[in-house]
Amino acid sequence: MAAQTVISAAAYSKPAGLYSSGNGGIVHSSFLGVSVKSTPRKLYSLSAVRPMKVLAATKKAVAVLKGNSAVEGVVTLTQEDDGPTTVNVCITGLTPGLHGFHLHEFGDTTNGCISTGPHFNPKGLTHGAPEDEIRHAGDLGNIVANADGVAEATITDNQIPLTGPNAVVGRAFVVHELEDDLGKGGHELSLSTGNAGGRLACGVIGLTPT
Ligand SMILES: [Cu+2]
Ligand SMILES: [Zn+2]
Repeated sequence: MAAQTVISAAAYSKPAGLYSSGNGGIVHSSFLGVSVKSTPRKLYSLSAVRPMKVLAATKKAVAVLKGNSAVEGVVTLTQEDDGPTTVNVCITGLTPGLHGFHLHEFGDTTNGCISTGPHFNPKGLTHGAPEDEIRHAGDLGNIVANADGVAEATITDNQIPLTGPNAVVGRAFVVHELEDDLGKGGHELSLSTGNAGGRLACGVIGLTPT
């Protein structure tokens, strides 16, 4: 009997402290203990409705690219719900022409762009073009620098989500010295890196306000 009283009082005291100051004296009935429990349940189900509205939200991320040269840039990523990710690229200081542009596995720049590792490849496939079925998730092809060395591009891709098991937040973009041969160059590196040469600049992807 004494134990029951303690239990119902304990069950009652938490919600009473949160939602009401007027019923604080009634603690000895087990019926009251049960009826008060329904109060936090109602509030919980109300708060569970909110994420359904939030599902329509936009996720955004950004990477600031830097390296050991004059090459630098900003890359933004935007994703609506579970749709494709839109990547906006603006990189300056490049030689005019094509440059391989990839999403690499690690957001680690302790040894410069080298420590960002290989192309992000959660499916364990070989290197390819963005439109190929057999490709690394991180294979975003080439960007093109104009005569002023500026490359601007908007890329839409389905394999680089901002959330979920293959999320790319915490990984890194790399822009390369040379053109990516998209796996078709016949070079010994074609099927791993597209033979795109050195890493001019890189930047870790982080979340940014929407
Ligand atoms: Cu790369
Ligand atoms: Zn690749």
